[in-house]
Amino acid sequence: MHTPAITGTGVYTPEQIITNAELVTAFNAYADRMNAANAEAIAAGEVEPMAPSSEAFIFKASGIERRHVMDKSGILDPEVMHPLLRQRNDEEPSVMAEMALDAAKAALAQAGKTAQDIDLVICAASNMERAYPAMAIEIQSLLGIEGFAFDMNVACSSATFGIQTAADMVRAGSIRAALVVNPEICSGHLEWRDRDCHFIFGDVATACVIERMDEAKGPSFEILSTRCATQFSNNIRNNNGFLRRSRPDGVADRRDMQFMQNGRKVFKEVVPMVSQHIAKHMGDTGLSGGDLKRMWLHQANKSMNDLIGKKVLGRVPEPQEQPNILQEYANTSSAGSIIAFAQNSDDMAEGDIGLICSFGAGYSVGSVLLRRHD
Ligand code: CO8
Repeated sequence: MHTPAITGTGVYTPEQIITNAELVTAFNAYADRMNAANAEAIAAGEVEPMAPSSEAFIFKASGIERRHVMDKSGILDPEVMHPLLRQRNDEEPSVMAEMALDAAKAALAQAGKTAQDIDLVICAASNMERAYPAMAIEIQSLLGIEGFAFDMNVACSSATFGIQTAADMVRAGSIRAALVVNPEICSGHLEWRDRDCHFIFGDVATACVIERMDEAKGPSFEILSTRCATQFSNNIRNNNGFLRRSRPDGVADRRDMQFMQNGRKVFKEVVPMVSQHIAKHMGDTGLSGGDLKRMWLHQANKSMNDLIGKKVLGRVPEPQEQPNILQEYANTSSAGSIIAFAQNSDDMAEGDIGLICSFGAGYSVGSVLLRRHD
């Protein structure tokens, strides 16, 4: 058996930023247009007018201040309200592959590794831009990696489930090193015309190198233990898929083919599920909240993270103990906890213990306990 470790991380951050102010202006312009178009039906009481969105609500309810996206022009155009991405032919790198490459190269560089050192690529993300060939195999090919690759989708928990999968293979000896990449183009499957959720997501890609700890070329995070859990819920759902053309009621733009959630229920049900999951995972590993130097939690909602952090530590965490990045990136699905980890772990000291924990649709929860080695 070998000891697995995370030895490199990378984050690709799209250059374009949408502030809450820009987002609300675009949404409200869209709502005004719809209300004008439906004026008669609204006056007759047949259609509810669209209510405006507000910056103050978004910040208070979520903690989000801005988000990075691959294309803001379409999202902010009241006549479009979705990203406009250049259509590519099949010989060009696909959007997700291009996003993943950037993060993957940064992770490899930090680990001091090259493509020749990697045996496996897992593309773990909330949605794949096509059914097949696997995104992971395209990324493997673009990086010049031999071995094998596959896709995984566990929504917001994709990265932690991917880390467990790779760590188990390293431990068993079936691979020496893996690259787990999380290209999240959330802007493509968010309904920007729905004020309940139009502020929630952003785009990003993250990557981790996972390999035998004794082959690390620099500081590493030993993977002490991982744990995945799922429990079926319809409270976060996206019904898009290849069966759309078989639907008798049309195919073009049904609301349930984008991200749908009952946010309040998710909040109420997921906070206890995650707090108990972490407590049990740590207890079974012989650890308690007091042993944790840092928690890199999933980045969906600041209040959710504050509650979970308090339950796990038994006190209000100091900001550096539980860093949030959602104010800058919004929810980036599976990549959120990995951004928090990548950007807030360099200062950890030899022997410090930390926890990555993701949670989301499924429901799914994934936790990874790490120990720093210099
Ligand atoms: N502006 C102003 N008012 C608003 C707005 C808005 N934009 N939106 C809603 N309101 C109003 C509502 O209509 C409501 O009014 P009323 O009280 O009159 O009915 C009031 O504000 C309160 O609304 P909510 O109850 O919805 O507000 P909450 O305080 O519950 O906050 C949140 C909403 C922020 C969504 C919160 O519930 C939350 O964060 N919940 C948890 C969500 C979560 O963690 N989800 C995980 C999803 S991510 C995941 O698993 C990955 C999925 C795959 C990725 C998909 C990529 C697109």
